[in-house]
Amino acid sequence: MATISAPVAIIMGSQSDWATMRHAAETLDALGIAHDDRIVSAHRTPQRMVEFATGAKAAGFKVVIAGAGGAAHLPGMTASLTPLPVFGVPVESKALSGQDSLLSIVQMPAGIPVGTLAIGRAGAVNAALLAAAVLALSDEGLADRLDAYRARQSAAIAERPAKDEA
Ligand code: RP5
Repeated sequence: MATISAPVAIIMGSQSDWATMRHAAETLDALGIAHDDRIVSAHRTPQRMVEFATGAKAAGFKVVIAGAGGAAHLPGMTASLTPLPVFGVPVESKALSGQDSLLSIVQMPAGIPVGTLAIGRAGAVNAALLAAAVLALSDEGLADRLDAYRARQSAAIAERPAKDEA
């Protein structure tokens, strides 16, 4: 794999996962973190997955965010092939509303960790924020931007509820 300047790889099992994973991409964008977005399926493109995961560190990535739905083995398989931290995002599946995705990502046997986030958009946003927190350990500018992001979030929360809104 060619050298990549982006510190974060966002991988997903299918084009259909982008509707969820774009929230990770947009969150990274808001923090000024470059990312490389790819479709890498553990079962439909297994060779692509092996090539990506075994070369991810040498390519320059620091963190991998992996989203998948259903029998969501992509994050675990990727984690088994790279020493980089892997954050898994369970995509909300049609059949089981993402419960299948969540359980198959979170329940890794001891030895190969996948940091598992919530199902759907919340998980995608938080995966990006967790990746940012990891990268901020060695990047003061990013640490400041992450602080500012949280401060803006706090400032946007009203002290009292608007009574005319449902
Ligand atoms: C998984 O199968 C993907 O991560 C996706 O969430 C799910 C369904 O894929 P499509 O049938 O929409 O391509 O591999």
